[in-house]
Amino acid sequence: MIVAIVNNDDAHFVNTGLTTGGFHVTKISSTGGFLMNGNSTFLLGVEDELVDSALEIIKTHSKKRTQFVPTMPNGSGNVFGSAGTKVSVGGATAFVMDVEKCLHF
Ligand code: 2BA
Repeated sequence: MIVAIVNNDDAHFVNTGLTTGGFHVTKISSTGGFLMNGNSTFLLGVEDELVDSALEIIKTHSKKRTQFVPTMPNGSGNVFGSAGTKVSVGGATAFVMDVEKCLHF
């Protein structure tokens, strides 16, 4: 099982790349805890021998970007000083885990 968190700007391309590559994908709308921006979380049930191929597609379509953070997005104040700060976001963050069973009913 791959769980991959992807920037919303890249999500369409990751989705298209994975589905045209033959992978079954579930896309969940999610929110980053730090910036509180929307992102997309992909769930992929993948056979072991196809994990690297799926990760390569995700990597290909996920870009690194710099985001300026003027204040804490949750309104708790400016923890970075008056000038704010730049945060590097992405490409993608992926977790690969073993699955005991996969059942379709
Ligand atoms: P956010 O939590 O909104 O984080 C956005 C970016 O802010 C992160 O980019 C990182 O560069 C920075 N950041 C996050 N927490 C920080 C902190 N405590 N102090 C300083 N900077 C911090 P990415 O690492 O590329 O993460 C992008 C998104 O991926 C995250 O959005 C979060 O939704 C998810 N993510 C990343 N690592 C994760 C993890 N270990 N577990 C769960 N979700 C994760």
